[in-house]
Amino acid sequence: MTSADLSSPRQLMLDVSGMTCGGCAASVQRLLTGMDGVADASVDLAAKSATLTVTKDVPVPDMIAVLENAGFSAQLREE
Ligand SMILES: [Cu+2]
Repeated sequence: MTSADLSSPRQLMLDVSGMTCGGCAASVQRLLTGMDGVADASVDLAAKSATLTVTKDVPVPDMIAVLENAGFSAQLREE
């Protein structure tokens, strides 16, 4: 599957639940940054959130599915 390139990088935030330690946060970060089109991800364990920088129009359900497959749950945080 290919996603369209964005004209400029965009940031979005996911609420992530199921993280209990720094290892979980590192896993979430690794899963997200491993996705095509995700340039950067910073995970905040205390805030249960992940802030992503995307350079492609990565479908949010795909991101959520990747995390759910690893035992976490996530949803897009609407501004
Ligand atoms: Cu953990």
